[in-house]
Amino acid sequence: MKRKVRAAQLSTLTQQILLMGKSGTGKTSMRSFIFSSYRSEDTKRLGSTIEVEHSHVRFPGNLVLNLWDCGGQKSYMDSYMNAQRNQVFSAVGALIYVVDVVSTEDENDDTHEWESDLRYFRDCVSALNTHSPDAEVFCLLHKMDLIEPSRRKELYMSRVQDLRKKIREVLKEHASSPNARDSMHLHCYATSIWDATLYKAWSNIVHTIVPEVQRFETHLASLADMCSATEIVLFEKATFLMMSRFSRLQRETQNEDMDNHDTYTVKMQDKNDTEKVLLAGLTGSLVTDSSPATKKGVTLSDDRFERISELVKHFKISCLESQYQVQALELRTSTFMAYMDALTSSTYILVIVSDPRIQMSAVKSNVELCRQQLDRTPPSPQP
Ligand SMILES: Nc1nc2c(ncn2[C@@H]2O[C@H](COP(=O)(O)OP(=O)(O)OP(=O)(O)O)[C@@H](O)[C@H]2O)c(=O)[nH]1
Ligand SMILES: [Mg+2]
Repeated sequence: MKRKVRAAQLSTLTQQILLMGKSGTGKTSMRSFIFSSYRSEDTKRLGSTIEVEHSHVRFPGNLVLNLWDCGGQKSYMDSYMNAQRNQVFSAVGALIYVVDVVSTEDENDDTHEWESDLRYFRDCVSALNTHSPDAEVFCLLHKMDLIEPSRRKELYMSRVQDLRKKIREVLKEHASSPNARDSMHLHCYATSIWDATLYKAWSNIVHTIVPEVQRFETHLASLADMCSATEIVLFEKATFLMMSRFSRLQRETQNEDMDNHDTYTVKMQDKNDTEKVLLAGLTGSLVTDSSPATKKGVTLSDDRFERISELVKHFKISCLESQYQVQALELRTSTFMAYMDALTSSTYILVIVSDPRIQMSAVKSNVELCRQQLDRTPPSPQP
């Protein structure tokens, strides 16, 4: 039974997150992969979810994500939209709607999968508009690995266009209601459990819904100055999702990627979906080199932080299997050094330094200083 939490009354902020979409789209797979140390191949053994599976994940700043993994079989979906509508869609912080992008191409099929997916999506957004108007809406166009690389961009753009159209319809439908809004945010991502794109999408989701991230960002920037660091990355401890980063390289493109969610705003009267907006969630690793989504002249991979995240996560799992616990990592090569350690009770920090004059001991001392400062700074007041 759902507990309606008035966040402001609690010292712990609970964000309810709905993970929805048709059966077999990959919801439980991604939940298990991100939050329960499953490897991609382990997800092949998962059975269909019966009704709703609840799980709680603790994040920095006393934030608890209350994740509802909603089984996607038709009878369940119909029940969420009708009999359970109030219960499911009230006090929601974010909806993550997952689409099996392969099924959307199934045009010969009588059931017209994409049409019915769009109907469910529209229904979900409409229910949120009534019961949780401030909820963020994310849509993952998932299983992109099964689409031929040359077709991914076109397919992705066309599906995002359809989704944005549905949001406009909902905005118009609710236009005469007392709390009508004229715009909504929609965050779309092309994802696959077989590469770093799923991590990237979830890192962005966490970055959007975890209020504490801004507090860390100020500290990361001053730590980077103190250690002459080239890059600093902050990971959530349990999932190793990237929560924040500082980089002296490609600063402009990264800030655009991570922070500017206004580019996703869907307005009621919008006519044109510009290519730039539609491609925002299609990362370089999913498209071929000729695509405009791949930034020219850049040698560093756009997905490097997510790849590090995945590597460290797998390393930790392997260590656990051999009865070892990872405390910290130090790495020195001829061109850079890297130091990774716990920063707070719920985060890990990775510092990359490419200046050969900087000593590892200096980096460690500065990380310790940053840790003490963070301990002294009280968490920001919850909304
Ligand atoms: N090719 C490919 N297969 C995937 C991907 N993600 C998940 N799968 C597979 O999709 C299948 C179904 O995944 P589930 O996570 O059980 O699907 P679900 O959305 O939870 O389904 P219900 O619980 O019935 O709603 C599993 O065999 C996964 O291994 C992906 O990115 N690519
Ligand atoms: Mg499931």
